[in-house]
Amino acid sequence: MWRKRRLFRVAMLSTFAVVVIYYTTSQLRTIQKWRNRRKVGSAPRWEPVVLMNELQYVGTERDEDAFVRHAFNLSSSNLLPSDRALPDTRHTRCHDPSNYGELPLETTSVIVAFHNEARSALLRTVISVLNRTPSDLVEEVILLDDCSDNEEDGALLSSLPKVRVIRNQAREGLVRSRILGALEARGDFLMFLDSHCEVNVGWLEPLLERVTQNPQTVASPVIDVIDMDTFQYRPTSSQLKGGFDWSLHFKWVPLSHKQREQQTNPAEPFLSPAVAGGLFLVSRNWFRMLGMFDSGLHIWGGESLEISLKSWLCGGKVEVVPCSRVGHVFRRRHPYTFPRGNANTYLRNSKRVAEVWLGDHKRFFYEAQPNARMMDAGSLQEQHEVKSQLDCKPFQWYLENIFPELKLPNEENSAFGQLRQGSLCLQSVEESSAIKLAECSESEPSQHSWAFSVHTASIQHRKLCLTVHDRAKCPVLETCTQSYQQKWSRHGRAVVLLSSGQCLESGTTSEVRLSECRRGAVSQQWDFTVELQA
Ligand code: LR7
Ligand code: MN
Repeated sequence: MWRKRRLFRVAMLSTFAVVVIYYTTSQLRTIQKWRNRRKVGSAPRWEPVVLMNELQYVGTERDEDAFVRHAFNLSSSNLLPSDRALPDTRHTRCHDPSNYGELPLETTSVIVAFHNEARSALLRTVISVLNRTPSDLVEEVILLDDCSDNEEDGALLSSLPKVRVIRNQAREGLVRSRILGALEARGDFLMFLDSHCEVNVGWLEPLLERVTQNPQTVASPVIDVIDMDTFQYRPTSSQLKGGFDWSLHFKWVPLSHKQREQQTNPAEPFLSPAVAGGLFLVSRNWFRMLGMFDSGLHIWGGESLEISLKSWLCGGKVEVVPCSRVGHVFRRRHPYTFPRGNANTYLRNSKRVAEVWLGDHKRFFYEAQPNARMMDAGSLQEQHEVKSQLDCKPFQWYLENIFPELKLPNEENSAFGQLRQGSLCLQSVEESSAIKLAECSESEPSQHSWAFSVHTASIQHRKLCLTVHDRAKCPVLETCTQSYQQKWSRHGRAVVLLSSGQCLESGTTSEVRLSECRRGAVSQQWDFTVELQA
């Protein structure tokens, strides 16, 4: 009896305690929410979202080789929770919300097109948006399922707050999928993300601030790296602009001297010739006025340069916003099919962009991409209409004012870009002026800007010349002196030091050296990205 009473008392007390704790925490939450409403760049203004049956959703999709299906390590991705914490990679100045001006009352539609994305990666993309964005800034997350094999990949996520799933009945490619997403969007701003991204803390506010200040701005975040093998989240340089070469391949460009001088701190947004990839925020109205993306672009590629060029040329601008960080899983190949072939599709897309926006300069594109000359790019009438309706400036203006780093290839350079052997690229190692071979990467500035000149018989990396000292076997980069140690020629794909007649050769490790030329030796065959002597 006594015992029963004690049990009863304990039960009563604990119920009371639970009620009190619940009440206080919910009060605290309400107060916290109310407080957050006045803060900018702060924690989410709602409860963290998780998918209740996450494990079921992710499932146990496994491959013998974890990379086969998605070109990233699926096991690593599956092992991570959808709401994992990320290192805050922003500059400390970004932490202070008072750095941002008034935020708009308008909302953003986040648009994620995907085709056969790994469920764990797709879910993490969505959850990161829901958990790291103040709720009243997000209108919706539109998941545009581009005809993935399994309809449930997207459908099962429609139970998440704010998520709308739209499915293409036929494969449209990422460009038309994003257009469809934009047509469906109810938000005043559109934010495009890939389906294997994770947005970081306070990512949206600094983008919104820029687009609110000038509604004709296309604003991109800095894109951090999510390692395709380990899924480790790593910061990247926040001081790189988006650009391209005459092949219309995307490349990173360091800030100009002038830009660095003008910048008072590294957290400040800066103008960029192109968006840093395909992730950006834009006002829905401005996007529509620009004719959205060219709907004639198939499957993959071209659209980010297209939107950048037309934004600049037709009265807008493009910025990179260092306080906004979004992680992306960079990978080496496309894990999906291209119904009309990979290379052809991309080249044709690039040709459409060149034909419409490059004016007379398109001949440099054709010099770099001779195979594009004969291609049928389809009708460009709509794009030309946008151009004349908005009275867009000529490309020459863009070259002079926005992207002076894109030099006209003159007779002096007969080849330039990356200097590659298969999937390996020559890379400078700044401190020692030594060079080495590394996996080619579009985002590695030390692999770009190699140039060979028949005229001076030199191979340059930016201002330095490839040099071989007497008796040494390994070339280094040094100040150009016009000496015989820096004179090179090319015989077919071989790169030859004129004084010794020896050939540049890749070693078994990452080293590069000179050795006797052997006709047809694969280790002595080199290609520049762009050959200008057709
Ligand atoms: O047919 C397709 N349908 C799709 O929906 C093919 C692809 N997709 C989806 C796909 O699931 C993914 O979410 O489209 C998105 C982009 O495709 P990825 O991730 O296979 O390619 P990527 O990472 O190389 O994408 C880069 O280039 C594209 C060119 O069209 C877009 O501009 C992407 O936004 C761009 N990604 C980034 O910029 C991330 C940062 C990289 C940099 C710099
Ligand atoms: Mn991607």
